[in-house]
Formats: sequence, structure tokens, C-alpha cells
Amino acid sequence: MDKHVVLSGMQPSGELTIGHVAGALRNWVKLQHEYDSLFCVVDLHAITAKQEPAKLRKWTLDVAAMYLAAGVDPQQSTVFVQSHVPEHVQLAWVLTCLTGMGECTRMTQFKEKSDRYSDNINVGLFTYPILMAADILVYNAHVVPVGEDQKQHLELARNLAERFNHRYSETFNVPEPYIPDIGGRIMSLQEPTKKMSKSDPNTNASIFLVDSDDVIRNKIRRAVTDSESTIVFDEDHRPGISNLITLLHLATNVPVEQIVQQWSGATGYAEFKETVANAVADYIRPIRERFLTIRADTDALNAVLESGAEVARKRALKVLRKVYKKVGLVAL
Ligand code: ATP
Ligand code: LTN
Repeated sequence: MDKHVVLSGMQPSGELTIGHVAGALRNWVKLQHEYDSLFCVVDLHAITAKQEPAKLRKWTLDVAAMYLAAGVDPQQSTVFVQSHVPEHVQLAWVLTCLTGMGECTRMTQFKEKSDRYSDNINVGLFTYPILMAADILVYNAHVVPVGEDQKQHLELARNLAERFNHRYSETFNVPEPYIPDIGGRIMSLQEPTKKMSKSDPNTNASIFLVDSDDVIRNKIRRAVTDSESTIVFDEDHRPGISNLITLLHLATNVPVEQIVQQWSGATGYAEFKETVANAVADYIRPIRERFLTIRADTDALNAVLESGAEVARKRALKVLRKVYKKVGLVAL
């Protein structure tokens, strides 16, 4: 039997953070062995916000290199850049014609981003989740490993798959989200009720995968917690300390309950923060070091992306042809 298909992507709108590893990348690395996997750098999604062309170019290669540094194996997985496969956009148009306005207006990310970037509420930002659905459906993916914030977008992809199948005939798999129980939403170190983000203007709020050991340690030492002094996992009432517990779990693999138990006698955060700081620095160091090596060899990186695009295009074209035919577009 053919392996099931996994697809996911990240926007090259900045440097990746430990949140990207916790929510998505580590699952990509895990799933790639059991699934037929495709991972793309979604540059067309990134331009829904204003991007400086030179930075966008740099970040696109940085993000691709970070996939590999985190353990995505280009021998196992197809790694490519979204804009190299125009079939995503072609399918997105067909899906756009199946999507109701209301389905886009109720997207939480659209509401948040149009508040945040009120000077640039473009139509691309509005239809962004349809392009994401096309990214997934154009490979007929079964599983989409993402962080918690993408659940609503995935729901649209599922609805569009079902709608297309119902209106025409069975074509798409209905994709399932794959979201970690712990680490699906790593919070900002400065405002622990907000998601950690690569584009947060306060760089102390995010741990970037390119940060040095010292920078990582200092950011964790300065992380905002609360005025209590016990180490308790309660995301609703103690978000700051819970986030640090989550990071320690991610870095060491020790279960959350065990961490809480080990630290049950603590009467302050300083020593715990020091432990988290060292563990996270140890966890990121090998990723950063691999990244620097991979990123330095642009030719090799481009070769991975070129062969990735070639494989992806062939596959996407097959699905797109089928879709066009079912819709009634005349083939040449
Ligand atoms: P950012 O806010 O950092 O710009 P984003 O969510 O807007 O990120 P992407 O960079 O495309 O957009 O996210 C890629 C993947 O990483 C998604 O699956 C997303 O859910 C996941 N992710 C991003 N930030 C976090 C986080 N803080 N915690 C867990 N998962 C995250
Ligand atoms: N919308 C996602 C990025 C994204 C994606 C995808 C994730 C675009 N296309 C396809 C999984 C599958 C985000 O904002 N994080």
C-alpha cells in the first residue's frame, strides 16, 4: 500500500523560533520516516505582509536550511519553495471559487492580522487560508503537522476538500491536523498570554534558533513569570511558568508531571530558570551549528530545493489536471 502523504510549511517572514520546532518541525522529523512527506517554504504566504525583497530572499533560504538543520532529511522528504510550484496558486483559484466570504472573515488570524497591520489589509491576507488549503490538497495530503494556531485554517481545508468531492466526485483526501499535546503553542517570554512569534518586534520575547547560547540563557533568565514562587503547570492561571516547564520538557524529554514533581519544593524561580536556560541552550546548539554549515553551502542548498521543486511539480500537476477536468475546463 502507498504511504500516506504529509505536507506542511512555514513562512519566510523572519528567523524561526523554538516555537516552530515545538509546534511543527519536530513532528515533521518524526513523521518523515513513516509518511511520504513534503515540506515547503511558503514564500507566497509571506508576502501577505510587507516584505523587503532582499530579506525575503535571505529568509527563504534560511528557513529551508533550518528545516534540514532540525533533521528533515532531503533523501526522505521533498523540500521545496512554494513559488517554485505554480500549481498551488492554480488550485487556489478553483478553491477560491468554492469559498464563501464568511468563511474567510471569521478566521481568527485574519482578524488579528488586520488589526495589527491596519495600514495593509490586502485581499491576499483575506484569502490566505485558501492558498494554504491548496498547498495541502494539491498533493492530496492526509496529515498536516502544525501548531495549534493553524487548527482553524485546517478546518477550512477539510471543508473545501469535502465540498469539492461532493460537488464533483471523490478527489481529495480530507486532511487531518497533527498537533502536539504539549508544545503546540509556545508563548512569548515577555507576554506569556501571547504566542511566541518570529515577527515580534521585542526580540527578548522569542528564542530564535540562530541565537547564541548566551543570548538564549539571558532571554530565559529575563522571562516574565508571576509573583508566586511555586513551579506549577497551569496554562490558564500561570502561563509564564507553565511555558518554561513546557520548554524544559521539550529540551529534555522529561514528562511535565515529573518536572513539576522534581521542583515541588522550590521557593522561587531563579534556580529553575537557570536549569531551563541551560537545557534550552543545549537543545538548540546542535541545530544552530548544523544550520550554519548547511546555510554556508548555497549551491548544495539550492540543489536540494531544485530537485524538491521538480518532484513536487510533477505530483501537483497530476492532481491539478484531474481537478481542472472535473470542473469542466477544456484540456489542450
Ligand atoms: P510567526 O507568528 O512566528 O510569524 P506564524 O504562525 O505566523 O509564525 P509560520 O511561521 O508559517 O507562521 O508557522 C509555521 C508553523 O509553526 C505553523 O505550523 C505554526 O503553527 C507553528 N508555530 C509558529 N509559532 C509557534 C509557536 N509559538 N508555538 C507552536 N507552534 C508554532
Ligand atoms: N498558514 C500557516 C503556514 C502554511 C501552512 C501551509 C502550514 C501555509 N501553507 C500548508 C501547513 C500546511 C501559518 O501561518 N503558520
